[in-house]
Amino acid sequence: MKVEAFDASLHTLLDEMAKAMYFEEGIGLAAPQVGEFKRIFIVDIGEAEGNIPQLKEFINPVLSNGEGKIKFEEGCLSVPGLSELVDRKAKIQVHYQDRYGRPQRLQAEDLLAVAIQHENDHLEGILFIDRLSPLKRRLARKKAEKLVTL
Ligand code: QAP
Ligand code: CO
Repeated sequence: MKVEAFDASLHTLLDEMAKAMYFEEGIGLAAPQVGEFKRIFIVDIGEAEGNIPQLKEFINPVLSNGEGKIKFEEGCLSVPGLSELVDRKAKIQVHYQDRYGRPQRLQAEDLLAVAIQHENDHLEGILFIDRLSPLKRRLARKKAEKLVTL
């Protein structure tokens, strides 16, 4: 669902998402992961890169101009304990709106580009394990099932 109202309830949702992400020590979180089926995700790769935290909020994002390839070992708060190498674009462009509805554009590469692609997938109901080859996906599913029942 596209976000149309840039009001206090949106800001509360964004703040709650940030709290949840930092609490779980994640670097990205999408609204569908917290049961809100809206086109929203947040990313903070600051600490992962040894810098100060830098929260980025993406509303109604549209990705384009994917370029190059990168393989990155991805994990996900929705698939805890599991990580696998995933193929992504090395560079992307993203058009989005900020929490006030203002249009923004960002050119991203490396970890930030990977994080944006990973989070954008959540808006389509796609998990990183869905991006693996069929064989690796089956193995990953089995591993994930074991982790859940433990
Ligand atoms: C998505 O992932 C991502 O298994 C964000 O036990 C992944 O925040 C972006 C997490 C890779 C860029 C590169 C995973 C926390 C957090 C776990 C996360 C876990 C605890 C994953
Ligand atoms: Co995820």
